[in-house]
Amino acid sequence: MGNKIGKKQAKIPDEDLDFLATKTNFSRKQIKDWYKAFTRDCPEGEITRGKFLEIYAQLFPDGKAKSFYNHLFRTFDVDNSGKIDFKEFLLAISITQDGKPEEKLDLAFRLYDIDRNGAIEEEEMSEIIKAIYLMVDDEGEIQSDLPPDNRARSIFQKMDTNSDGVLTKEEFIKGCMNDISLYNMLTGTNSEDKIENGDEGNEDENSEGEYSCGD
Ligand SMILES: [Ca+2]
Ligand SMILES: [Ca+2]
Repeated sequence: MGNKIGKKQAKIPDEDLDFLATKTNFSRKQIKDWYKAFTRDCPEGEITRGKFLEIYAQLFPDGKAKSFYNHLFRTFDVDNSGKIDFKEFLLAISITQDGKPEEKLDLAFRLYDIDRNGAIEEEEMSEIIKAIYLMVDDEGEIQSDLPPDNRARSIFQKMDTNSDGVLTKEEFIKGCMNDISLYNMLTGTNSEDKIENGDEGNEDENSEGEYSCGD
C-alpha cells in the first residue's frame, strides 16, 4: 500500500465503455472496475509482450508455456500493435471466460492463423499444437499417443474438407462444431457441454490476477 503517485485515476472514455458494454457480457460497472484495476496495474494503459510473458513466467516458471503464451499475446493483440490495450484485454477476458462458441472459435482461428492471412496452413496448426503439448505435457490432459506433428496432420486433414492444403475459417469452424473433443482442444474449453450451453461458463470469475500486469 501507500503507493499513491498523486495521479488522478484515469476514467474510461465513454466510447470505449459503450463499445465494451455492447461487445462483452460485463456490466458497465464491471467494466469500470476492470478499467480501474487495469490502469492501476498498467499505468501506461497497455500490456507489452515482455510484460505479458513476465506474468505467465511467474505462473509457469518452468518455461514450457512460453511458446503458447507468445501465440496468445499475438491473438489478443488484435490490431497487431505489439501491445494489448484495455479494449483488447477485456474482449479477450470476456471471450475466454464466458464467450459464445462462435466467439471462442473466432479467437481460436486467430490463434492458429499465425501469419494472419485468413487461412490456417498445416505448419501453423502443427506449431500451435506443439506449443499446447509442451504446456500441458505434465498434466496428462492430452489423451493421445500421437506425437504433435501427426496429431496436427490428422486434425488438419479431417478439417480440410476440400483437401486444398489450407483451412478456411468456415472449414475450421465446421470441423470444430462437428467434433466436441476437437472443439474443446482447439478452443481450450474444458466443459463438455459448451456448444449446447454456451452461456453457462461463469466458472472463471476470479481469474483477474492472471491477466493483470502484476506488481
Ligand atoms: Ca494492440
Ligand atoms: Ca495462415
